[in-house]
Amino acid sequence: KDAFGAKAKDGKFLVRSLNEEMNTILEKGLKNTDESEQPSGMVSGFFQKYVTGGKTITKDDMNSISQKILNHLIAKNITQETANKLVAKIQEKLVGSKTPSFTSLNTIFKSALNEELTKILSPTISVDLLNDIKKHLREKPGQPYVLAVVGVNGVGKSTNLSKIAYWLLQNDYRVLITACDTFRSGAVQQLKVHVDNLKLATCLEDGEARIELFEKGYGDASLVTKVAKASIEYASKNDFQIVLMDTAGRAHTNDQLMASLLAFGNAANPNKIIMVGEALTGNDSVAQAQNFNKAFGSKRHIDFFLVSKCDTVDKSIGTIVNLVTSIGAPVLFVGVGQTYTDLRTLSVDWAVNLLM
Ligand SMILES: Nc1nc2c(ncn2[C@@H]2O[C@H](COP(=O)(O)OP(=O)(O)OP(=O)(O)O)[C@@H](O)[C@H]2O)c(=O)[nH]1
Ligand SMILES: [Mg+2]
Repeated sequence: KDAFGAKAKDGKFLVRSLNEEMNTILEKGLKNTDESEQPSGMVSGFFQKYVTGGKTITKDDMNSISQKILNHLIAKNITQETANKLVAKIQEKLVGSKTPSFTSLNTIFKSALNEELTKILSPTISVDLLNDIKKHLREKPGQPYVLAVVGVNGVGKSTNLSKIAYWLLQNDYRVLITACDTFRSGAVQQLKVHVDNLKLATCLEDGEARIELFEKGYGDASLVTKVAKASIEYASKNDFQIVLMDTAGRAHTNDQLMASLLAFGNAANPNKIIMVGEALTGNDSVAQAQNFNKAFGSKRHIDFFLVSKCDTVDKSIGTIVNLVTSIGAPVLFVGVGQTYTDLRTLSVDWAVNLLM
């Protein structure tokens, strides 16, 4: 649990950020990879010579380095389109500028790329969910804070929703989990197993189970909206401050299943919608994010990403960049394994270093 996080002075249990610890997880993978793909090896061979300061960077200088950078970014799982945009931005910034003394073009390009990636991954809206929850509960007493988790099949929605529940339990909230996946056989039972595990954990830790499952079995989309509404009512009456809604996995290309998200969003009226995307997804991640974002209509959108299975991608974490650039939502958490403590916040520096 120590790796998971710790209580801050103000009593908040904060999830640790994914950092050095992850490098240990990835080390094994790094050993097996081609030297040319090492983080420091990105543009080796190009412009290694130091140039004296004051040289104006030309488009030709840039063109010869750009393809290499593009290939590098694509190898990291960043889509061609996103990579093109990134390189174009850097070109625009650098062409015509003067080189500082004792700095190679290689270094200049790398630092511009580092800056651009940092800008992309740094959240422009607050990812302080605990603060948002506190504010809501203060302003609307008796009304639970509702989080909904969506995404394509098998990406880790139910597992990571359970990790979020565990984190909220560490923050002393009473948590109701709603089984809005009324489609896939076994989905409700699977969620029950998670809730039973979490009940046991909180009972062992502080002698009181502060988590329950709300479910009405299986049925079609009309049952989903009923369950969502009824669980909010139940939470209000039974003093649950948080409602976490698990939803069915759906292909972002299945119009019928995607359309039912609109009714779900209207019924559940979640405070935040979290889309779970797999770190492995690569190219498809952009369309996934765009389609899920669109599905909620013009009044609601995906608020945060949770990028799951980061422990399985070696250092090709470009999917994170694809997701964030696709709809501009920030990464709330990253999943790094299958147990309840395998949740981290994203360290932007760490992610950028891995992409370099
Ligand atoms: N290695 C690893 N495995 C994960 C992570 N998150 C989830 N998983 C695994 O991914 C598999 C699918 O997880 P679920 O939570 O059932 O996925 P889901 O999105 O709810 O699936 P559906 O409801 O069928 O759409 C399980 O075996 C999880 O243990 C993660 O961060 N790392
Ligand atoms: Mg599930």
